Amino acid sequence: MSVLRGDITLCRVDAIVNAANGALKRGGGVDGAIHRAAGPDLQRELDGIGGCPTGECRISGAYGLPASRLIHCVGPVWRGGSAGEDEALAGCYRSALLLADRHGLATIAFPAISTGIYGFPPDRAARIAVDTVLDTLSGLPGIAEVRFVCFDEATAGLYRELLGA
Ligand code: AR6
Repeated sequence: MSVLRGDITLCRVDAIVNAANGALKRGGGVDGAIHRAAGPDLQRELDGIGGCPTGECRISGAYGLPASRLIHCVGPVWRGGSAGEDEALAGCYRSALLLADRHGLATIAFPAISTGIYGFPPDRAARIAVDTVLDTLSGLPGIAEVRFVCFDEATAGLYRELLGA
């Protein structure tokens, strides 16, 4: 696992993970950046999929992005912490890794799902992300690299601390 500060749309990995919404409709934040870089064909493909429950993910082509595929995770909206937010966030990371593995995608980049517009506390989210990835990776020898790509230095610092990097 590694930590990188920057724009996930520039990552050359097999799978770039998106922080999407349940309708899989173009939004803001990292989702907006991914749609901008991918172009309108991405929304057309997502419209065909229809939607995705919170805590799960769906796969699509990467279009204009430098990846093979995109994995769209629907993180939880933060509602104070006792509405199943932790489990839903862990579900995003777990299901994305399982889906990547099933599609033979060995390198994967994650943004800090739910910590922007959805308001999940970044430190709690980072701990869940690292714990879940560690836990899930032990059963997936085909996944060679997981990169946490953070837009801001504060978030990158949280991951570095957790990873001792
Ligand atoms: N590269 C990496 N990280 C980014 C980028 C980028 N280009 N842009 C933003 N971030 P958010 P959410 C960081 O709001 O909280 C959309 O409207 C950002 O700083 O993108 O899961 C969707 O359609 C933050 O740390 O996602 C949904 O409706 C992290 O990505 C909703 O927002 C996640 O912030 C999802 O909200």
